[in-house]
Amino acid sequence: MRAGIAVVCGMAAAMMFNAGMMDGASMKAQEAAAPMAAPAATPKEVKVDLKSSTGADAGTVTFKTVKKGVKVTIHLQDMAFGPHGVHIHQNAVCDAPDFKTAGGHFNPDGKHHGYMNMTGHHNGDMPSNVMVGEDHKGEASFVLTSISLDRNATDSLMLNGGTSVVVHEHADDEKTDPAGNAGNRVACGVVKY
Ligand SMILES: [Cu+2]
Ligand SMILES: [Zn+2]
Repeated sequence: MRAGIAVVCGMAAAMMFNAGMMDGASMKAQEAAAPMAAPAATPKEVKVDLKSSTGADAGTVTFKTVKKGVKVTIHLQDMAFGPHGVHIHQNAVCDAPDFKTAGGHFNPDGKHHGYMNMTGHHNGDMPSNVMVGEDHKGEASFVLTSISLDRNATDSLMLNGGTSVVVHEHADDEKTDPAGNAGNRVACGVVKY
């Protein structure tokens, strides 16, 4: 019964509003809305600095909106030779030295880990590892379709106030839940804009 009454009242209010009989109420609504800051625009590009467990520069990650999604460009430095798993994690926190507070993989779609997983992948997974050479540098770029820089998107990197990028010590096998057996977290950067 309560719901029924609420619907009737709502309809009556809507009809009155349409008829221009709600001047007082609509003015109040405008006053209430006025002090609110306009929502910040979606940035064209977001750059994240990565830091190692000891606070040293470990490279950068750049997110840029492109036609097919978001282009993620990863530059690693001072990193151990070999392949490294890199993911977007769900929390906008990078507490050294273990970066555990970054949480699990960014996963608003509620899937499982890895591009080679039939029930995958997490929104924050990368399609492959980043190879670091003998010069301890690595570079890779991917276009992800499961993330967005738009704050209002359901897969926004600003969901929950931001996210983070985590680099792991080993390769990600792209299929083992929850994180691809990639080992310890060796570098991290907060994604916030
Ligand atoms: Cu990770
Ligand atoms: Zn994952």
